[in-house]
Amino acid sequence: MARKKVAIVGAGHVGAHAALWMALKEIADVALIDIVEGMPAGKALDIMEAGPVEGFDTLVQGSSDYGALIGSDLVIITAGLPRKPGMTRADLIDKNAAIVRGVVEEVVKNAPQSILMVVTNPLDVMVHAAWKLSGLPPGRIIGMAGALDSARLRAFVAMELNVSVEDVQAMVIGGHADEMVPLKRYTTVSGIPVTQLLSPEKVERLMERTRKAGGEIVGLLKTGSAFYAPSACIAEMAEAIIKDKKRIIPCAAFCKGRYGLDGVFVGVPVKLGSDGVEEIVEIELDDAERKAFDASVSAIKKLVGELKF
Ligand code: TXD
Repeated sequence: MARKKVAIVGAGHVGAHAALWMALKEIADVALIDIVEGMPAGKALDIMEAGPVEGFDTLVQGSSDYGALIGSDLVIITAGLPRKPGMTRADLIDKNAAIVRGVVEEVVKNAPQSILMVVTNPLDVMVHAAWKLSGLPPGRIIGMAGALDSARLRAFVAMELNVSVEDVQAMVIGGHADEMVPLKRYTTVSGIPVTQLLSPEKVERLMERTRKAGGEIVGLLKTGSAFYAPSACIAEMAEAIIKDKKRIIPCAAFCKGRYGLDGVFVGVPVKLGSDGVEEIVEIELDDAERKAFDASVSAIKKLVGELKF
């Protein structure tokens, strides 16, 4: 069977680490692309040279030529500026929209058959931009954020309870911003709702830490934003798509007639497989959850309105 191919555009912190995770897990061959000459080829070669030590045969190639997109089953966009302390994700909108625009034009030209995963911030707006600019069916376009926000909440619950992360499940929906909606009723430890294991105050503290988790890391790093967990989540989603695993993962997906929405990309649970978004799973939301979700959707729509195309 021919190997599958994933292209990652943007060989910075997030893109290069995503390539490393994908190589380690032998998910697919990887083309790492960046506008900086030489750097993606250098990082790709460095990863290849870890192959004999870790025992992976994944082919990782780096290039500054968009022709490397040809034949990709999945294209992941991690090109763009990250946040610095004091910035919100929304502050990145103009510069990153211009970058995403240029990349999407190349994707349409070189890999029109691919699934497109957007990672660049502000996430929900960039996914929308990629959809508008590409003309691809919305189910083939997906944003990575809910996987990360949920992984962060899972880590915080495991640390608080001193239990294995393997037993902790969580669900964060809404936009990838401080208005995201961590769902405590859908956060469990081996099926036990976290609300039965921790006081309401402790649960609320973990939810609040999750909403601010990206900023917590930006504040510590000072020179950029998180990349280890984001890149691990990219690899998780890429594996679900490439191996057609039908995993249920919260992702930014196009909701029209789902969740009562009229055509907006927002984080919701999605069944991920080789066709991309194979299903949007509608979960029950109580009044408070629905109110928070609606507020998050409004914040996304306001930002989408700022796009200049
Ligand atoms: O959950 C999420 N969605 C996110 C999003 C989690 C973490 C980071 N998130 C966002 O990803 C972040 O806010 C940024 O917008 C992107 C990339 O973050 P990263 O930390 O990897 O930024 P770097 O290290 O600065 O890398 C960006 C790379 C850099 O090498 C540039 O040269 C390249 O992008 N770049 C381009 N590559 C190709 N083509 C074009 N046009 C281009 N412009 C910049």
